Amino acid sequence: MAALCVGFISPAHAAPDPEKLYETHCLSCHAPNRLGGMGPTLLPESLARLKRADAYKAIAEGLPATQMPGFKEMLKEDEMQVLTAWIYTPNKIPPKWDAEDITASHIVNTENVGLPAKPVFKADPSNVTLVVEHGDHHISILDGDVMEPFHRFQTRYALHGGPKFTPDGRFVYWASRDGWITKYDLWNLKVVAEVRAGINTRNVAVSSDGQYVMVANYLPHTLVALSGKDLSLVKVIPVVARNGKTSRVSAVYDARPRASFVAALKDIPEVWEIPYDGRPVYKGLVHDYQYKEAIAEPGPLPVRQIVLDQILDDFFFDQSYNYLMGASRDVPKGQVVHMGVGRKIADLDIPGMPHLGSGITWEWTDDKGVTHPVMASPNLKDGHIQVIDMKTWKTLKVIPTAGPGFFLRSHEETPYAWADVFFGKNRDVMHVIDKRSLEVVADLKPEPGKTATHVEFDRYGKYALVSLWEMDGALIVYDAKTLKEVKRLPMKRPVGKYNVWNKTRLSAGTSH
Ligand code: DHE
Repeated sequence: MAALCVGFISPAHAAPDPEKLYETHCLSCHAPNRLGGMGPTLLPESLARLKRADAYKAIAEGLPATQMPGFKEMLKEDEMQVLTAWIYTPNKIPPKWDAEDITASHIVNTENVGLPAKPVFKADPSNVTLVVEHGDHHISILDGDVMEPFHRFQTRYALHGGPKFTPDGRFVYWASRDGWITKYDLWNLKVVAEVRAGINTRNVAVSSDGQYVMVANYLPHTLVALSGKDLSLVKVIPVVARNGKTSRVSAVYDARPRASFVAALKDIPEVWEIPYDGRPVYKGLVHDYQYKEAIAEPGPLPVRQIVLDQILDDFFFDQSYNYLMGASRDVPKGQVVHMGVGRKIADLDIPGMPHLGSGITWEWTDDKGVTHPVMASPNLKDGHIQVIDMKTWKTLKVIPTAGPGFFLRSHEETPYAWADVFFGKNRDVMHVIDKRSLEVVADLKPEPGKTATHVEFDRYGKYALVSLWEMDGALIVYDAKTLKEVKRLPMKRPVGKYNVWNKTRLSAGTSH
């Protein structure tokens, strides 16, 4: 009898089949092929930032303040283990998200279209600030004069990048990491339209005429142009280098003075500029002198491919948008590109992993009374802030910090720049740097042991808002002059904050 049982595995001991488990328990929310639906995308590209232990915990215990239930009563431990391992493996069917998928996902809330052009609230609409709360995927809206929230609503799962406003501050657009783009009417407090433009998305940019919204995707390798009016699809732009290699898009920005979008590419040594004012771009054009023999790219939103020697996947512009200061996360050497001529004009000595996307500029006066435009950026790897003279492109000063940081912020009306220490044991410290002496003049510690991050100011630079990046966190309002705490507003893991005036006026102290 015993011999008969050799090689027989009873169903009770068979290895659990993750695909079957997914179909039974996960598919209804996370969609076929793990592309994400009501629940987030469960592909390795989308889970890169989530530790496996945390993914297992989410499956077992669920996620508070979301619709994700815990499965530990329903599934055995080994079932949850294989399911966890499986979602980190590539899909058998390569994920696709093309024009048809984008169009099929488009939602217009017709009842919210054409509402009166008058705010439904009493707060000054130019001094309103949005706060993204990561903890439970909400946005809170603050009255910037009195620093009180007056509205709060649920967003798509995991927003990333800065929300971008139309120049009048009425409409605002944002992206979720799973590719959902939202258009929100800030004066009527209503979602106007939504569309899923990608599977793994980085951020959005809005053209200064409000006509287009451009979406940067990691997956698929595309830029997606949408109508600023209702988010309908205008154009999918496949990101393919001159040598045929495709690339993820790290981010896209609106270069307002140039009337163009500029995209940072992760995998190819090119910077793409996409004019939106109808001016032509010439195929194969590398240098200006080739204009005459070149053929204009057909259609709207043509692409100008600026070819470089090195990948620049993180960058920053001067206030005129004539100069792009870029670096790659993998090559610790930066360069300055002149956007007009489309080539490198200087090297930047920036070691570590500069976070140029979070850089700021200001006018700095030396001992002789000479004014220099300077830019400064935090560093994701080393504990310092680097200040660069934008006339000579040389490092003016390296300001040591208590650890690597994520964000640096200031305002025209304050002499200080605020720098977080996002990583390491000092993540509870917020440095206050004097923009004149280039020295740290105060270390704030809003809550010992808790991460303090990302600063935004009100319109007048009177208050500095700091995020206490914890599930039971807070938005801490400081008096920007005395550096004293004014109040604390409880919030769920607040991260970025965006003041309408500072963003629409392209304040030098913040990202645009
Ligand atoms: Fe961000 C903006 C890249 C991780 C919060 N982040 C940006 C921008 C880029 C970027 C290129 C500028 C987009 C824009 O202006 O619209 N971020 C990256 C990364 O490459 C990185 C290191 C890793 C990743 O996988 O994305 C990264 N970012 C994070 C976080 O872990 C943060 C703290 C929490 C989160 O959202 O996941 C985070 N990033 C932010 C915020 C902004 C941002 C709040 C907007 C800042 C602003 O003031 O405009």
